[in-house]
Amino acid sequence: MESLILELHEIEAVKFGSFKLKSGITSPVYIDLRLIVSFPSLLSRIASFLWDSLPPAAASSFELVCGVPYTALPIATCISLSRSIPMVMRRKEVKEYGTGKSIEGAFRPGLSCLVVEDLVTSGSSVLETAAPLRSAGLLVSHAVVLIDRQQGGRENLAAAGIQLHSVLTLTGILDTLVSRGKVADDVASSVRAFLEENQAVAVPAPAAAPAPPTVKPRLPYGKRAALAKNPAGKRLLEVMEQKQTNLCLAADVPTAAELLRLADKVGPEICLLKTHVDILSDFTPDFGLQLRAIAEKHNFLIFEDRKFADIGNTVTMQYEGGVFHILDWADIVNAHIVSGPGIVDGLKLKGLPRGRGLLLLAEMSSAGNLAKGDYTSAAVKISVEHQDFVIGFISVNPVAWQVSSLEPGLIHATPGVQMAAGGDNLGQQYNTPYSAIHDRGNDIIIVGRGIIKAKDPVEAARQYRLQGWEAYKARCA
Ligand code: 5BU
Repeated sequence: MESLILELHEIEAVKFGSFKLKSGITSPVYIDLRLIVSFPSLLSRIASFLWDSLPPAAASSFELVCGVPYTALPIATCISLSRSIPMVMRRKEVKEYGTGKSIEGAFRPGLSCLVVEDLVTSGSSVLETAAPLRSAGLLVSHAVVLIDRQQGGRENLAAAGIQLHSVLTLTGILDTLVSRGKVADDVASSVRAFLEENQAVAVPAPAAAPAPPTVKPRLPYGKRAALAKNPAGKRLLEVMEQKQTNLCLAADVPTAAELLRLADKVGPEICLLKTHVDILSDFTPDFGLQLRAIAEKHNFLIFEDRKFADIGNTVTMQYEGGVFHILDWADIVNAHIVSGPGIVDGLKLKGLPRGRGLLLLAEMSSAGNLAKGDYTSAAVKISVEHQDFVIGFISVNPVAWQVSSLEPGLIHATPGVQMAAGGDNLGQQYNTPYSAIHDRGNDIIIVGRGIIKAKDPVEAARQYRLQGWEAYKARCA
């Protein structure tokens, strides 16, 4: 410990003079631990000291570590690497575009997270990191710090339910430096007097009104069903409420026979089954009837992911005719709006009299796609104007949209969902069910390979349903 203190003094991480602190007070001692990144062996020793200062029972309970940005990030990284504990990161500035997340990393709610900090004065920085971790559902009850300035941080954190563990205290550092002749007695006296007078630095009040939560609570599906203006949208929301599922199976299998088998097995878990009818090698005209019988048996709706994109007149024919006669069996289809609102008018002409509904592609899940910004806003505008037929959107991160799409009757269905975030090697990008529903504000998770490729697709579907439902419950009004 003594050699650690001497080394910190040596690299001028501990300085004496007159310094203004974050809390606003002027201090005769200043500690700048940003320097430690330039001294790797010191950095790794600091990380070990931090870990060793934790009571063993607490240490064995952490499932995640999170450093307070920025100085403690490398310390947390060292702990994560040496102890094999996954790390999450808190963003200081939450992006207004993209994911809009404040916590980065893969995690599920309910995990216990250790907050790592370099220096604590009032404890406000630890609290600023603990708050978004807690709102993401993580449990934060311990923080570990290299230096406790003994100015009220421990007490302020305890009041917020966080136990502080520290390696060094400012008086301990001072005593060592005085005993080794590194600090003159008069300097030491002024530091002690300062500490005596500033034992309780209050956590500063937030400068502005607190930022609104990223996810506004939403009405339950059942209440929204009453507000939906399209019969297929209304039924979908009712089914979700009745069956307690917001899971859509993307039934991307190569044959109709396999699809029908899968639909019958997974049917009880889903509210919606999504097809790509043009990939079925054994399609026959009775496919639609057979699938509809299974949908009725298990009370789910059918969504043909046709992604119409042409002018209004052409899509009427593609919807109704050809080989597949989609209009006859699909409750819901979807469309790009690249050709303008005429595509909605065209599909509506055929679909509305049959009680069908339309999802507009406001966003896509694949990397580098162009459905963003003004394109997304245009999709929202068109939907709101055609709520008799448009039931909602294919979306990825609707909480970050520039225009509000939160008309209670409109549904947000999101593809690109698997149990772990990531992607495939052809540009697909995955979010977890919790992130898709709770953090990003979607209503339905669309899952394909996560279920189809699982050893036991029925059990996998059950797991997705449970996770999707739990995330929905957590964000319900
Ligand atoms: P996956 O196996 O869960 O990656 O399948 C996703 C399904 O959703 C697949 O049928 C795609 O065609 C579909 N999809 C998508 O992945 N991304 C999109 O933006 C849209 C549809 Br729209």
